[in-house]
Amino acid sequence: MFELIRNQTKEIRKIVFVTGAGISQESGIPTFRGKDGLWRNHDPMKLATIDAFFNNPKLVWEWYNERRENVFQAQPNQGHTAIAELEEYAEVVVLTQNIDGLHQKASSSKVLELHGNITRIKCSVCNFLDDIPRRFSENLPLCKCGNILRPDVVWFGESLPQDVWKKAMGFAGECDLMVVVGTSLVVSPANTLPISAKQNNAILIEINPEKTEMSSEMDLVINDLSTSALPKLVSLFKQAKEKN
Ligand code: BJW
Repeated sequence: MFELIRNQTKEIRKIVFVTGAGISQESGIPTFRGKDGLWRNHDPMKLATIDAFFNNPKLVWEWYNERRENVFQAQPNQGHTAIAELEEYAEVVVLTQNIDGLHQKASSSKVLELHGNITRIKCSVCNFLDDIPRRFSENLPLCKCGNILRPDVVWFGESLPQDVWKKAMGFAGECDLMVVVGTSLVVSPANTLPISAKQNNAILIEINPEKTEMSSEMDLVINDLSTSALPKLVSLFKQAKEKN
């Protein structure tokens, strides 16, 4: 790892992190897939699609309210913090699939949320959008227009917010180094971001205790937890920058 960082640091100016549920796992937020993943006990088609929501909004809201409570209490871990600290040494952009806001809580300044944010709610019909970072009492929150409010997250079959996605693709295609952390890379279109980076000859590093379908495409695979690997990676990068 040291060799790769030392040899390339001079050329690395723009760093993009692509993060997934694994980076927040050590902050107490469960991942989706894998042995303790949310989809082990919950059917995504009954909870994370617009049809599921209209079929049973109460069930979907119960599930999201429980997860909102968990997110409100969660704190960023050493992985989130290490990424934020790197801003002192390079231009850093975080493209996250996570909906927990922990990168922003850790003080990362450029975070693009590809799948929305669980603390925001929006109307299922009109353009109403609000940030409600606290518990709300109603079982089924209603918009002023009379329609049901829903979490401002991206469900299966829904498009990502197009302005965010466009910017994300731009950053991925321009970076010198992409670090892919804590994502299984099974969900599209987020899983195409490393491909864009590679097409631009960026260095690709993956941090994940498990192999992913893209591991063989990476320049470096660190099979470790993000709280351990990210501070080490960032500290090596800082040392190399200070020497150069
Ligand atoms: C650690 C660690 C530690 C653990 N340190 N690492 C058929 C029908 C309909 C759609 C499709 C279809 N086939 C394909 C599609 C497209 C679909 C898709 O990709 N589906 C696949 C599952 C097959 N995608 C979409 O629908 C997207 N929209 C879209 O494509 O629009 C165009 C379109 C429109 C209409 C039709 C078709 C296409 C939208 C995707 C939205 C995803 N939404 C969710 C829920 C968000 C809200 C919520 O949270 O409730 O987003 S699903 C879930 O998966 C969540 C995540 O952001 C996303 C990715 O998961 P992630 O982050 O990778 O987590 P895991 O659990 O998979 O992996 C964790 C990793 O961490 C593991 O590898 C661990 O090893 C690792 N790890 N501890 C480091 N400590």
